Amino acid sequence: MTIGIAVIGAGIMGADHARIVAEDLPGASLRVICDMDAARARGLADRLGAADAVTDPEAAIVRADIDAVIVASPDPTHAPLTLACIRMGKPVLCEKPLSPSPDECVAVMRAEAAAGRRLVQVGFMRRFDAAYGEMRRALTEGRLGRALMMHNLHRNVATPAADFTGAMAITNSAPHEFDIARHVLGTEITGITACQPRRSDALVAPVVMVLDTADGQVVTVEVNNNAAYGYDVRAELVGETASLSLATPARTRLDGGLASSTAYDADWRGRFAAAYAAQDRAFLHFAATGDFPEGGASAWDGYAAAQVAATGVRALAEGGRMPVALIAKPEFYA
Ligand code: ISE
Repeated sequence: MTIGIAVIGAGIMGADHARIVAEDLPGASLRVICDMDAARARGLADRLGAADAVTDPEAAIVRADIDAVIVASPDPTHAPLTLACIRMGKPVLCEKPLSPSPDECVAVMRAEAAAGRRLVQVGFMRRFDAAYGEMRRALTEGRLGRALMMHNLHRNVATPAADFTGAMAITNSAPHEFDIARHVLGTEITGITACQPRRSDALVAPVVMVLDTADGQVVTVEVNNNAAYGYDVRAELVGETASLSLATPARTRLDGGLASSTAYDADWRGRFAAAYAAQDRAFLHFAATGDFPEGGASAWDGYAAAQVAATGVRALAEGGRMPVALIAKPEFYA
């Protein structure tokens, strides 16, 4: 059985998902690329052998030859397009964030529950990264003792757009950190503080956050979207008896000129290539069988990250710790 896939959004992530579907997903057929920019959609479709390039996402979703959809368009379109997929009963892999608005995430959860079956996977690909997987296992297998703290660093070379703001660092980049902390620690985030150092130029400065969890752990997060030197994601999980850090992802080391060095990727596609491929494989299996991927991110996970982010934006603007008020977890996601 072949699953016909439409990819909505032909930007960095849409192109990467489309490439994975076309080249790395036996059982999937890349049928439609959709983008507001018709030439960009056509270019990507031609490069990857997709038959059709369109500009209307809803028209792509309703097509009879489309069984599942990958949404990788701009953040504010994620929830409306996910809802359109639910209306059609089509499984959707929605890039993070599910929405910058927690209320929209609630609307997605309601629609999914009303449909009566799981249809929404959120693209928190780190859940499929081997290193974070080992971190989670070390904790659940008791090798670290009780978890006390998690320290997370998230650095990009530069912001994707010049008008990127500190609030966007929290709603667009930091949700990866909120989600992986929830996933590794197996608990919810209950409070957040946020602040920024001052830069000497007009670029958006790093955002530093301190989170507390329902189980009494403390999580620190630095998101620096203008780190300049490379894509650098670090994490350390500190338990009562041992501590585990992600090792540097470099595959090689250069020794020469009286120095030793390793290279950074320019962005997340290299560092998390295997995680994206594993995530998309899990989505294909979900689309084919209806079985939600073990450890995958659900609409509830998308909502929880969005609520932490929205609260973090307020904490950054107003100062001080803000409690994160989650709605009760719907039975549907138990
Ligand atoms: C960016 O916003 C993303 O979407 C990527 O998934 C992430 O890895 C990156 O660091 C973010 O800044």
